[in-house]
Amino acid sequence: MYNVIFVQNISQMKERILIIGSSGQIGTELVLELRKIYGNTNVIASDIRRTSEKVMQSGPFEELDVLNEPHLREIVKKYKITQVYLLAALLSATAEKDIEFGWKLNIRSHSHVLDLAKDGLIKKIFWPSSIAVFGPTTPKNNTPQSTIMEPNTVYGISKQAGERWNEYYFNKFGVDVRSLRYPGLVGWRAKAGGGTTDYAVNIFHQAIQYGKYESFLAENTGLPMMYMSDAIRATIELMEAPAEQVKIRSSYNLAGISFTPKQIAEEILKHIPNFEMTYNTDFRQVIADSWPFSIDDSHAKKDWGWEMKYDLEKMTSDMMKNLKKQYTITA
Ligand code: AKB
Repeated sequence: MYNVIFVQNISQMKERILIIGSSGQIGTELVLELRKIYGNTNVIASDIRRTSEKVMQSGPFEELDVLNEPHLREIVKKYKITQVYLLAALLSATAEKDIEFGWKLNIRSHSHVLDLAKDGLIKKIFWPSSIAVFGPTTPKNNTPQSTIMEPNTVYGISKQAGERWNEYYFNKFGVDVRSLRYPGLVGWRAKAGGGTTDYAVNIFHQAIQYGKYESFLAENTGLPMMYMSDAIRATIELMEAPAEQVKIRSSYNLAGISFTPKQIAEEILKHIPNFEMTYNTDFRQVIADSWPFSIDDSHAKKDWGWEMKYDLEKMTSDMMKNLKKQYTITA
């Protein structure tokens, strides 16, 4: 049934972790990584829908609608959960299509989890924020940790409100909540899930399968992105940092790699020489135009030693290698 259990030290053995939203782009990878560290049975995956086979096979899974607060509490008590990673959310593009649900899901799920900690049921929370907290009036280059934030998307507004709640719960109730402002994330294990930065994942799938891609963002739209293995490592490093080193409790800037659709297409061309890129922008262009180009993550570096490993070239090679293998196996 469950695979090898590899637990690094005694304190990690005592942790019981609940991942809410384990079927998504981040959840799929994070569950597997956390199971390597904490042991398969100590990391409980949960989602409203079934998770990938690898996640289902390697440890416990619970079907959970995070808006059902009594059920969430029941699961937390059943497994004696100590940490929650809340990854369920509607991203920027999807939330614009269902404003009410986007707001409800993003805000209520967060307050349900914060209250679990306030009531003493769990000890630590990870809650993802995003570059979507920034808006058209934010400085675009090397965007500082503290700056003008006037987001103009439902998703961005919900993330900004969430950051304020994080800080409030930390200051007022001592809740150990930790957060990162993720750039767009690029990974091969799971498809992207309804964001404005999804093009940077879709492009690989289409390039390998069909040798071409039509981008919904214009060729010179630069955005901060990050390879998934860096993002997963950042998340776990932040969660494992001693509490006193986590000086920012709203959410940490994370820089990643800034590139445009044209630049990633040029990188893919090195692997697929006939690759063709065309452009046909849609409503996501306006969202992308409101976000920064590059981020200053010096606080993450200084406070808990953050260091990125994958640049555009390395990320592209790794995506190509893994996706080509995946498409050969499933062909
Ligand atoms: C999105 O595009 O909505 C997300 C994000 C940047 O948070 N990937």
